[in-house]
Amino acid sequence: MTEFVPTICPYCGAGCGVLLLVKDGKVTTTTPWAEHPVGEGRLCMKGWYAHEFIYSPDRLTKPLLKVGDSFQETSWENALKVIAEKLSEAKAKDGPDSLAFLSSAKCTNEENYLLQKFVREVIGTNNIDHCARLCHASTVTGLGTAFGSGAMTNDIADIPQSDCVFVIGSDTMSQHPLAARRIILAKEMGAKLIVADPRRVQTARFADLHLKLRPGTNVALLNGIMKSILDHGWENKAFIEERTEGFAELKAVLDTVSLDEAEKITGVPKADIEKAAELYATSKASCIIYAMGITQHTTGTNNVLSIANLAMLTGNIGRPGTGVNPLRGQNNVQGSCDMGALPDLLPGYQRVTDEAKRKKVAEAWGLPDLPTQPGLTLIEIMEAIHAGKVKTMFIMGENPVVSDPDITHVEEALNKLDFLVVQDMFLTETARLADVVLPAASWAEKEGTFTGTGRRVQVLRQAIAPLGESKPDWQIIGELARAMNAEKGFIFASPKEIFEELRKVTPQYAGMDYARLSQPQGLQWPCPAEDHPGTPILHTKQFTRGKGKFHAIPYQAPAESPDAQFPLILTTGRVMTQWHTRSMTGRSPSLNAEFPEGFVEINPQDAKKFKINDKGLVEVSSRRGKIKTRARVTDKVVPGVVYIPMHYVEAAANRLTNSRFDPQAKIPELKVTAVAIKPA
Ligand SMILES: Nc1nc2c(c(=O)[nH]1)N[C@H]1C(S)=C(S)[C@@H](COP(=O)(O)OP(=O)(O)OC[C@H]3O[C@@H](n4cnc5c(=O)[nH]c(N)nc54)[C@H](O)[C@@H]3O)O[C@H]1N2
Ligand SMILES: Nc1nc2c(c(=O)[nH]1)N[C@H]1C(S)=C(S)[C@@H](COP(=O)(O)OP(=O)(O)OC[C@H]3O[C@@H](n4cnc5c(=O)[nH]c(N)nc54)[C@H](O)[C@@H]3O)O[C@H]1N2
Ligand code: SF4
Ligand SMILES: [Mo]
Repeated sequence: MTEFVPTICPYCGAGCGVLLLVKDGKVTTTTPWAEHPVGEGRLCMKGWYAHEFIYSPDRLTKPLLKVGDSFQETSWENALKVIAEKLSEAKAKDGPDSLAFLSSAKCTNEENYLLQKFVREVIGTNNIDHCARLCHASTVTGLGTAFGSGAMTNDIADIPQSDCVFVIGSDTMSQHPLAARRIILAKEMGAKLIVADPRRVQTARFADLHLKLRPGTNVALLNGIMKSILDHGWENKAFIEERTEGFAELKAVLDTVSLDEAEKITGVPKADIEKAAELYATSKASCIIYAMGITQHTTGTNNVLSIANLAMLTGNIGRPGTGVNPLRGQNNVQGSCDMGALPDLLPGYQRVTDEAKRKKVAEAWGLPDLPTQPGLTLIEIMEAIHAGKVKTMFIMGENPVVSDPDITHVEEALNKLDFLVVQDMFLTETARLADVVLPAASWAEKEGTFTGTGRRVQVLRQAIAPLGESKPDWQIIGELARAMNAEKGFIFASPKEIFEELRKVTPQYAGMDYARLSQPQGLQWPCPAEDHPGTPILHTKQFTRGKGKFHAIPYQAPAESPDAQFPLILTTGRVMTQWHTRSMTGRSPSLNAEFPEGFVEINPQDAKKFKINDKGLVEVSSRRGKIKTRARVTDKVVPGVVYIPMHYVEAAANRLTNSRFDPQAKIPELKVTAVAIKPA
């Protein structure tokens, strides 16, 4: 029998629709879903080959138990019994806060909802976090404070309506190719394109203006642009007056800014800063698109606040073709945040410290109350393990041994734990350190919903049965809760039943149900009632918080600056055909072929200075460690900056990176590390 199953690409937050061709119970091909509003009948390479890793011989098909130094297969019953006993013991002995959990932006809303419920209700702690901490935590705090909502204000489909697209710190063509397509469409329709990135990313080739700023100098650039806007009187006075507050504070900081100083800090010529100001401020509808080049800094929240300042200063928000658009990375990182897989927020961004809201969620779960103190964030969890405060950990669908900053420190932490459980499709570098490994079913083997960037909630449909004895994560969490005697709130026959519960405690999802979500375009939150059409554009008449709030943000240097010992700035990122720690793309032959191994990009001037040859083996070192990798001598990077993609464990960028974090969002500075380089 042959059938096409419409579902969602498992890779990035663009959330393109795919059709899985299933023949005799096996997925044989992935094709684009023509009616889908994001992909519009197109996919990037990752989408086309999204089914390949499903049948990797490395798939985990049975639970594993560590005996001595090796793993032995065990039954589900035994694995869950061991875990339930260990978690209960740890809770009784050292208290609920001695346990910590990582949820997964690769898993569905239903799975994230259920895990955070398990952690808060059954364990009794708020120690739950996930990779959003490494990603858009600063967006959630920054846009939350400025606008009242930490999500993309417009939508990928909206980009072509723009007259000026300002891309800052996003390698869109590689990382969100189907969003890049809309940027190119906008450009073809006459829009101006500005790209601010230290590297000549592919979108920069199409740009009217490429601002090659030094990593970590975003605020200096944005303040320079805003200063120039005020100098020319290009600000939108009516918008500032009617819709915002705090302009005087911003202006006071901008009064101290000079474009010469901005040029000195950023390395971007003053004339280009002024040109960017003119293009952005004088176009009818300008949008900002940003990603990790903005967020992954010790000043991440301030960077995001500066972006919000720029949009409000010119009134570029709340209309088609405008907006502040953080491109969310993982397929369901928007949803994992919406579902409260965060230490300080319950589903729907309701603070755990807000007694009325917390009690309402508790009541819906049939409980008197929930833990009241915010839990630990991802980096803080690692610190707490070193300090002997966290002793037990449960990781669902993340691979921190490759993806966290300063992985030497992370490995040491995970090795120090009394007990570690990892739930994944593969025996990842992190899973190898676990005491119990649970085999998770893949995206093609389960049902649920994903929320893409643009706040679009869509249905993931099951195409095939779970491989071997693997199980969907929602089933595993339910079974574990029941093994810990938490019968009541954890018996669900399907993800649809979980969704019916979660929409009761997540105000933005209240009006959604599977029937409504099953249309190709899904629904964009907020969708507060069953007759509400969803919300493509936020903040149209007023901001979620009422008035938009300007913030006074002076420039602050990154945590590490180059010096005599470590004279270069390392910035890190990705390539088009690999996904993070390669657990999936590394097992997809078509995707792994293009960039099978790591490299470091270095400018020809620096290569000469440090005696580095193209394709030669080099050693890159930082204050935390060193790696060996191959050089790519290229003027794609500016002098003084080297670039390493984060994917390769054998030449791991995160051996070098710094875990120092932004004080508000607690996101680490993955984009700026002082390093040295020499031939190996
Ligand atoms: N192929 C592929 N696609 C992915 C992913 C993947 O692993 N592989 N991951 C997904 C995820 S989770 C995410 S979060 C997104 C990330 O998507 P992006 O943020 O677009 O990707 P990055 O490569 O991390 O970084 C973006 C750019 O920031 C630039 N940059 C570095 N420092 C600075 C700075 O200080 N200022 C500015 N303005 N720019 C700077 C880098 O040169 C880089 O080009 O991609 C998603 N899509
Ligand atoms: N140096 C540097 N480091 C970075 C970044 C950077 O730019 N530079 N970017 C950071 C960012 S933005 C992010 S988002 C993180 C990503 O960091 P991680 O989330 O740790 O990276 P992934 O490789 O995507 O890990 C996801 C894991 O989930 C598993 N998985 C997939 N589907 C399922 C499922 O359905 N169920 C279960 N149980 N498991 C599943 C995969 O096999 C994989 O092991 O990396 C961060 N690290
Ligand atoms: S753009 Fe993202 S969602 Fe679309 S096909 Fe590529 S990886 Fe999948
Ligand atoms: Mo991310």
